[in-house]
Amino acid sequence: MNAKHNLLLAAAILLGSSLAAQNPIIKGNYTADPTARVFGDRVYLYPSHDIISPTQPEAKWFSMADYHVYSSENLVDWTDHGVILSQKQVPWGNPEGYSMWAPDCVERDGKYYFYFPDMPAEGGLRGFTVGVAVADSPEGPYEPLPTPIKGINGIDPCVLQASDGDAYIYWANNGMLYGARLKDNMCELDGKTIIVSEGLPEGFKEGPFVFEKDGTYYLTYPWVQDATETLAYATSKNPRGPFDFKGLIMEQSPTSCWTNHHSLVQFKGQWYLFYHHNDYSPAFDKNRSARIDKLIFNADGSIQPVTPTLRGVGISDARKEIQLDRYSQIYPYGTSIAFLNPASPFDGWYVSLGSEGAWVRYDDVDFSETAPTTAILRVRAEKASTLAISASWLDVFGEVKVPKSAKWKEVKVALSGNPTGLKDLVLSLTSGAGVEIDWIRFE
Ligand code: FUB
Repeated sequence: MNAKHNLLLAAAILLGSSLAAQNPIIKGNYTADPTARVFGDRVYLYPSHDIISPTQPEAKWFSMADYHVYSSENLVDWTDHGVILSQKQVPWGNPEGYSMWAPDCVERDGKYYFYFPDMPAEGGLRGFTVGVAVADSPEGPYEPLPTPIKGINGIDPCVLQASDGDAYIYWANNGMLYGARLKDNMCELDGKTIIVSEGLPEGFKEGPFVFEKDGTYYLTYPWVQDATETLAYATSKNPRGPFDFKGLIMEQSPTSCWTNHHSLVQFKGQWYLFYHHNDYSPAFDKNRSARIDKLIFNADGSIQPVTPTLRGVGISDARKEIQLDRYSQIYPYGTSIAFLNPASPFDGWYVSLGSEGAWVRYDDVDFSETAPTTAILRVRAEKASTLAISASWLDVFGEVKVPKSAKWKEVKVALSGNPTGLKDLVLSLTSGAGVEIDWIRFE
């Protein structure tokens, strides 16, 4: 990436929409099948863009018309670079196919290759092929090639650039995982297709993500044993396999999202798992949103199972609105989370502390070296109540008298303490019948 690219990126960040969130990480659009890639000093996110089908809403099925790309330098503040490819631009695709499923993007010799499944204009409604669009920078503009990759019939392309210099593409079709080497042009298969899922336990579904770490190839994938997709992994010393099954990375979701789709990246020394859940669409699991949690490798190369969190990753700025409903931990009795406006889920949630003693903890808030003097909270309470604000439990640095109000109200209080640096923020109900909190920020 060159100086011109950096200038364009700075302009995009200024002009583009900037989104700050925990889990899910992006508001305003659905962001399923999150493929994350590190290019330069930023993480780029290439998700599917779920929508409600404009042509067949009653079908209650996956529907996607285009792709956005997002990027971040801290995994907290995300820039939406806008649409990078639409179904109408694909020369061989059905312009009304609504089938732009899980994509991938890799860089080779200064070019960015974006791999995407799409429904061909010819050849029946259920078929998928995989196309390539090429750009000079990660956020595009991307130019789709005139034809799809010959020899691929399937979904969920994932490209591995092995350390020996060869590139491989993997894809799924009908519960089988296929793979083939890519030619140097990154756009054609080189030689035979192999069945990579052979030898793995029953239950491979789709969504492979293959990467190399310390000379081992990791094949990670959605795996169904029971009701919904778990994430599992297998390893090999050869990108062609055979892969040895190792176990689960993430359990199936206890709520209603049938799919899970993921990617793993190492960024600034830490590994992260990107995955998705239907947080903003609890009643329809084909409208999904990207999440991130930390992932840890053991010394022997095995992966520690990841527990999904609402808090997600990254450090939250104390001077910006902190969404306590994306908590690290919550008192289990009399507390709850609800949408602010169920008709507009992207408005987000609030947390209820329902009885005296109830609390919510939100980790990793940066108060900086200059302590703020004031807290501002958006709150609502049926009866006048009091909240304590503390850091890491012991250090109470504020008390908030919340007036009785049926409507949301911003309450401003002077702090009694001087919080600085990184703190785990705790709000607890010390008196009253209950308080609902939308957010808190400090000045
Ligand atoms: O997004 C459509 C499909 O759902 C993907 O291709 C699968 O991996 C699953 O996440």
